[in-house]
Parts: sequence; C-alpha cells; structure tokens
Amino acid sequence: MLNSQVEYDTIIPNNVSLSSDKRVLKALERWHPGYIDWWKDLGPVGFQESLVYLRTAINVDRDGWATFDYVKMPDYRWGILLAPQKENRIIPFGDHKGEPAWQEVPGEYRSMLRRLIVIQGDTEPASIEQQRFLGSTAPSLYDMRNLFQVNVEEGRHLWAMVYLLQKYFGSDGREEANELLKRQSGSEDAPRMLGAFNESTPDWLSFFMFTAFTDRDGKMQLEALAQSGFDPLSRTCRFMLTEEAHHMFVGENGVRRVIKKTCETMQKAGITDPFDINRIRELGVIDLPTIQKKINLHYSLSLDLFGSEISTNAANTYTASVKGRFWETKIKDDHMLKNDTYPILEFDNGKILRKDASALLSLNMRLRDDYTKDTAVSMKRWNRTIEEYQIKFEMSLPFEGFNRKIGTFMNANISPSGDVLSQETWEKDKNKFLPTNDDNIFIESLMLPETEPGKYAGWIAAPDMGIDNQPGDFEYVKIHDA
Ligand code: BYC
Repeated sequence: MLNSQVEYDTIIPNNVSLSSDKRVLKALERWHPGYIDWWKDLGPVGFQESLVYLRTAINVDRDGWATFDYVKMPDYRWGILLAPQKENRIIPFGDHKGEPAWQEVPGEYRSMLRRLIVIQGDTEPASIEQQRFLGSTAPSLYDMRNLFQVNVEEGRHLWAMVYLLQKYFGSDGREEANELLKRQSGSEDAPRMLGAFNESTPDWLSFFMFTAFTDRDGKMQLEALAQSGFDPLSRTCRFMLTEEAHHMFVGENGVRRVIKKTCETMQKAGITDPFDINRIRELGVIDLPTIQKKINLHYSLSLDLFGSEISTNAANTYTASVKGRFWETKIKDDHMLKNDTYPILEFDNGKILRKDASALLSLNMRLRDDYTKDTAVSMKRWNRTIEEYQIKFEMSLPFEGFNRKIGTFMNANISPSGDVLSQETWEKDKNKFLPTNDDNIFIESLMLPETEPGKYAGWIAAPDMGIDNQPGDFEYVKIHDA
C-alpha cells in the first residue's frame, strides 16, 4: 500500500505528492480561485459564514478519513485523495485482462477515458447546484449539516476528476476542467450533461429521494469505474465510494423518517386508510401515496442515467478494459463476455418482449439490474417502517419501462405496474403515477425551517442516532456564531 498520508503543506491537501509535482500543483492552484468563485456563486445559498460540524479526511486509511470539526464551508479543505495504490494490481477484465494496471493513459483510450471522467465530473457540481436553495428550509440543524456534508464532498469529487484531467490529459484536460465550472444545472445554453442533473431539487423530500436514488447510480457507476485498467481512476473512485455511502444513508434514512412521521401521525389521529389524503395532509405530514409518486419519479429518472439497454459505448469501454461491471472481480466468468448473452426487455411495436442479447452490448442493462437489486434494500426498510404501524400500504419500485426518456422504453406509455397504456389512458392516469403540481405545492408548503438544536419540522421524525454519536440537542450548525 502506497500513499496513504495526506500532505497539508500546499493549499490543496492531497496524498499524491503534489508538492513534488509542480506542473500539476500549479495547474490546480490556477483552477482553485475559479472553483471558489463557482462555489460562492452557485454553491449553497447563505450559511457560508456559519460553522458547520463537518467530517473531513486527514488520512485515507480506515481510521483517518473521517474526523469531525466545525468549519466554515468555504474553508473546507477540498483536496485530492486517492485510495492507496495496490501493488502489482492486475487488470481484471476486457482485452487487457491479466496485464498490469496502467499508471498512464494508453494513447488509444485517451478520448474514451476523458469522456467518462468528464461525465463523472459534470454530475458532481451539478448536484450542488440543484441543492443550493435547500439550506434555508432545512427541517433541523442535523439535516442542514447533512446537506452541507454531501455538498462539500460532491465538491471534492469534482476536485478528484479535475485532478485526473489536469494530470493525465494535458491542455485538453485543462480545458475540460474549466468547462466543468461553466456548464450549469438547468441552463438552456449550457446544461449539465446527463438528464437527471438538470432537474430541480425544490424541497427536502426531493433531496432525500435524490440522495437515495440518484446517488446510488453514482455508487454503481463509481464501482464500475473502480475496476478500470487505468489505475489512477480506479483509486480515485475507490476513495469516493467511502464518502458515497453516507450520501445514500442521508437519502434512505431521510425518506424513512418522513414515512415514520406520517405513520405515527396517522396512528395518533386514528386514521387507518392511507388514501384518506386530505385528512392526512391537514395534519401537516406527507401522505404515503404521494411519497410513492416521488419514488416513481426519482427511480425512473435515475434509471435513465444508465444509458440505453443496448450500447456499443458500454461494450467498447468494457472491451478496452476501461469500465468494468459492478464487483467485477467477484463474478465467476471469463471477464471477456465475447460469446455470452444477457436477458433484456425490448419495447417493440407497442409490446414488451424479453430477449437474450449480447452480454457485451447489454452491460448498461446489467449495471442497472444490479442497481435495482441494491435499491430494493431501501424499499424493504421503508416498508418495514410502515408495517410497524400496521398500515396497509406497500411502497414498490415502478416497472423499468415507466416514465423513461432513454433507451428502448423512451416515451412509451407504460404504467408503474408494467401495463402498456393508450395515450388517452396515460393522460387520464398520469397524475396517479407522478407528483402533480398540487402535490408539489403541498410539499413545498411544509418546508418551514427549524433551527433550534434538537428540534425537527413537523413532517419528519428525528433520526435514531446523531452524527458522530452526538447527543440529540447537538448544535450541528452554528448559524450566527462564526
Ligand atoms: N442523459 O450508449 P448510450 C453520480 C448519451 S451519478 C443524457 O446509451 P453509454 C452522482 C450518452 O452520453 C454517476 N445523455 O450510453 C450522483 C451518449 O452520448 P454520445 C455519473 C445520455 O454511453 C449524485 C448517447 O446518449 N457517472 O456520480 O453507454 C450526485 C448514447 O449513450 C444519457 C457516470 O455516469 C442521459 N441519461 O452510457 C452526484 C459514469 N444516457 O457519447 C454525483 C460515466 C446516455 O453518443 N458515464 N446518454 O454523445 C458513463 O459511463 C456513460 O457515459 C453513461 C451512458 C452511463 C452515462
């Protein structure tokens, strides 16, 4: 294991010996002011002078990567942290299987690697931009702190990709690094690259859904890139994954706490019918059918992030040993896939057909299936909470063809349970499947801030445990005390 100690002697903390790599250090120092300007202009609105109880890495080994302290967000030590280099790492898949992992970019895969790194990098600032207005409506200081933790870490993930671009891709890498600060989520002229990253995150239920579903796409993509033959990318993604786990915890637990508060409130009021929506809403909590609609929306948006079911891009990156599968090294096959098949669904002439496709061409589909399995764990936990209150309602994931904008089901009218619908039925029923304007207005009406330590807005339950084992009334954000 090499390079686990973090250098703090440059303005950019790092464990890649930047102080002896003057060219890259200079390039990053030149990029730094633009990043800080971007953070101030498009990062979290307000609270930049507040003291936030954040974790930061002082080391990338098990004990050193999470230490907690109060810090103002603009002073957070963003830096370059790679997981330790595994000595003699061997490429586990594709045409280069069995060869030593590359420490430099192979010329023939330069543009392929650059494209993947740029796409990955683009999502990180995008999510911060999407969440920038949420601080002022945080349902508690605990939640506000979690939001800002997620934000600073996504900022660091951007740094990670920018480091790879600056170190390994010369002047075009430098240009791409600058462009990452120019595109903007939701912009007409220069939008972010992937669909879900141009949607808005207007309220906290959307934030929890985003971190539960879309950050989990991040996990799957990072796991696939962590297999890469290009070792610096693999090491970068391996370290990012340690931080990603907390983001999904924030999402899954956030949704669970919303469900819990709804069920608890229904029980206290003696309401047993989860579809008695008006009465439930009058109590200031979000009814379960509306939460299901939010699941339908965020899951389907996140499925689009895996690309088309059949993809030559995916086949090419795998064959080139550049992007692998989820937990590639644990899979028992030849890791080349030239003659293998994989079952997929195809939407053809209004019909849903099951087919065996080339395993290489259906790698996006396979990663998406792994994602769905991973997501099912959250669904189980959410349903367990509903069961605890003996309410007859079960949350479920919608059918993969529901509400899709990418792939074979693009623009098909399919219900969450998988029925192909006529245009007329879709128009009539779509408000039952997806959040309506009224649903969104109701959710937004609940978004009143709660800033007293230990208190929570009325629509969400307190967490079971504090961050870093802090007591219930801990002041996670000192809003005015800086
Ligand atoms: N929106 O062969 P296809 C995260 C484009 S999230 C717009 O079907 P491919 C995070 C595609 O680029 C993880 N365009 O798919 C989470 C291609 O365009 P070109 C981010 C799309 O290329 C929360 C064309 O359609 N990381 O980290 O196999 C907070 C045909 O593409 C979309 C990555 O995604 C879309 N949804 O796979 C913060 C990993 N889908 O090249 C962070 C890197 C496809 O023909 N990216 N297109 O112009 C990749 O591995 C792949 O590029 C994709 C697409 C999985 C995104």
